[in-house]
Amino acid sequence: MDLKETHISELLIAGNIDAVKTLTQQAVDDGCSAQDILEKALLPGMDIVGQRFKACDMFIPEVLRSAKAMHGAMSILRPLLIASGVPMVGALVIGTVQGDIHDIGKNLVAMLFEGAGFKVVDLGADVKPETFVQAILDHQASVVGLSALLTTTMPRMAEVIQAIKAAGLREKVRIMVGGAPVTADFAFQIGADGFAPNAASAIEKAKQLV
Ligand code: B1M
Repeated sequence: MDLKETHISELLIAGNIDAVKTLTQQAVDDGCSAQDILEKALLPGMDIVGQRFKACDMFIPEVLRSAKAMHGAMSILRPLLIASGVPMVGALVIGTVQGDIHDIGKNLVAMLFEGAGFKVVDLGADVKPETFVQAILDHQASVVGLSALLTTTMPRMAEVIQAIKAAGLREKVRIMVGGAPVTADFAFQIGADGFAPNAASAIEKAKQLV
């Protein structure tokens, strides 16, 4: 089945929540792999949403509808992506840092970590440093993943790392950072152990670290 013919990308950009979910289910039923639907239809659609938002061709309510459509499709793909995974390799605590409510990329990273065999503790978005620390203790996490989509919330990543150090946990966890404005240089400056530009490379990097 040619995923282009399903028009999932176009409907995602148009924010058609019901149609994106229905067509994602149909594509699965027709034998498309969850990874193909994600990489060939959904992610390219979200890229275009980002470009149009930047160019002021789309506004926040429209972008939110596309984000909701993406979440709906993900609710179908998530169990399939996870099911294609391997046995557990460690516990990962992940969240978007305080002040930042962007969670689509973080959810994707979390989902692929689950698929890669990690036990994932997803703290959601707008997460305080102390919440990360408590979750590391509660779940004996070996990896912490921090996501930020705003240049203004990138410094919150350094605050989480400081809080982890202050709690005496720095040697126990590997810390990974990511999100559109985050760079390898920034990760190094704030004392993170790793950076990944996208979800797939985040998994590879984390596996090297643990
Ligand atoms: Co926001 N927003 N937004 N937004 N938004 C951006 C980020 C922006 C770049 C748009 C733009 O101007 N071009 C811009 C930031 C500019 C900047 O800081 N330099 C921006 C802005 C300004 C804002 C507001 C301030 C707008 C306003 O209110 N005036 C506001 C902020 C609210 C807040 O957080 N306090 C805001 C709000 C929103 C919505 C609520 C409307 C919505 C979020 C919905 C949601 O997430 N539930 C939204 C969206 C959707 C976007 C864009 C269009 C798309 C983001 C997205 O989901 N991309 C975005 C433009 C863009 O990025 N092109 C934009 C798809 C996602 C799969 O990619 O998240 O990058 P991404 O994740 C990737 C990688 O980055 C990486 O892997 C993922 C998958 O490959 N990755 C990691 C992410 N986390 C990782 C962690 C890792 C490793 C890799 O290790 C742990």
